[in-house]
This record gives sequence, structure tokens and C-alpha cells, in this order.
Amino acid sequence: MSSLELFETTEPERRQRLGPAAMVLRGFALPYVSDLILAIDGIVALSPFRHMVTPGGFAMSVALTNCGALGWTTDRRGYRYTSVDPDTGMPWPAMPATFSRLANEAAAAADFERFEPDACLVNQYAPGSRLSLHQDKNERDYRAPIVSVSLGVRATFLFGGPARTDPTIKVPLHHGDVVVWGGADRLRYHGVMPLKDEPHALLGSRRINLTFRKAG
Ligand code: MD3
Ligand code: FE
Repeated sequence: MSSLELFETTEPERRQRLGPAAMVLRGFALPYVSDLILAIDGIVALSPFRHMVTPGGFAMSVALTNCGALGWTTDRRGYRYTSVDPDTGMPWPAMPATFSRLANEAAAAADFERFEPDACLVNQYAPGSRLSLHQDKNERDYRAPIVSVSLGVRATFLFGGPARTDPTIKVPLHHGDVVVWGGADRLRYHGVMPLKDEPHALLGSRRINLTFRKAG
């Protein structure tokens, strides 16, 4: 058997389509991982992870922070983007160059050219943390895609339709996987199942998700 045939029969599909404009890029972020983890440590030193409160009055089980010109926040008054971290009173940490480059290259690999995110939401999941079904609707322009980077413990992502009651499919997201969503898939409901306690070699019992957006 030639090495080419061997490669073709053992290599799992790297690009997996979830919808007309939604694509999983398996392992796309792996070459960036050490830079990403260093950059996350730098962000968290300036704007620590915190459990924000939803308009309904519940603390989120996911802890979050942001980098870039705009950051996503929630409190009793609602969801919005701000240029200042409400906990520190300082601007959100700058978007590291390695973040912008990864987001731009992943978007291009999924056929979205010239993606220039101005916001990166950094979500940290501990065992049991989950994200209930929701739409991402706080951005100004739905034409730009969203790029999501998974690090650490594997999660089960739920991908639904345009209505909350539409059926969902389960998509496992592993360390290094990148998902790009845009166009017709931009407003689909989605969520993350409660994280299992299956420690990861680099990040321990945590999952970190970077979500790049053009918010302003
Ligand atoms: C599908 N975060 O922060 S990003 C979020 O893994 C969020 O932390 C998830 O959903 C996480 O809002 C997944 C993936 C994502 C983001 C936006 C989407 C999927 C999407 C918009 C439309 C459809
Ligand atoms: Fe979301």
C-alpha cells in the first residue's frame, strides 16, 4: 500500500460541514496552542475570569473574560458589548496578534475572506459548566462570521436551528478544533452540554473557548 493510500484511509476528515455556512476545522488551532495559552495567561492577569449574572439574576456556570476593542458582558440590565471591563474600569486587554491571525486564517479556510474581529470572548468551563441554548444576537452586523476555538477538555456542542424548539445535533469539539459560522447559519440556536471531568494534559479539568466576533 502506498503512503498516500495509507494516509487517505487513516486520516479523519479535517473539514466537516455542519450547515451551508458552518464548518468544523479539526485540529486547525493545534500549531497555535502554546502561543494561545501564553496569551490567555496575559489577558487573565489584566481582566480575570469571572462569573457574570444574566438578566434573569442567575450567575453563569461558565466564567468569562474578553480581549479586543469590545467585550461581551451581561448583568441584571441585559447583554451588551462594552469597551471597558466593568470589574476593573480599564479597557479590555488588547487582542494578541496570534489571536487575530488564527481567526483570520480559520475564516479564510472556511471561505470567509478578510475577517477582522474586534472582540474575543474567552469562556472557561469547569466540570459541570454548561451553556444553555441561545442565539448570538448582540453584534451589529450579522454578515461577519463567528470563529470559535476549543482548548482543553472535550465538549459536546449542541447545534440547532433558527427556532429554540428546532432539533439539535451533537458535535464533539476537541482541543485544537476550530468552528466557523456565518451566513445562513449565523442565527442558529446553539449551546454546550455540561462539561465532564476528564482532565486534559495541558489545561487540566478545564475547557477554554475563544469566540471571535465582529461586534461593532
Ligand atoms: C453557532 N460559546 O459564547 S462558540 C458563546 O463553546 C458560545 O463556549 C460556545 O456559544 C462555547 O456565545 C460555542 C460557537 C458558536 C458561536 C456562535 C454561533 C456557535 C454558533 C452562532 C451561530 C451558530
Ligand atoms: Fe453563542
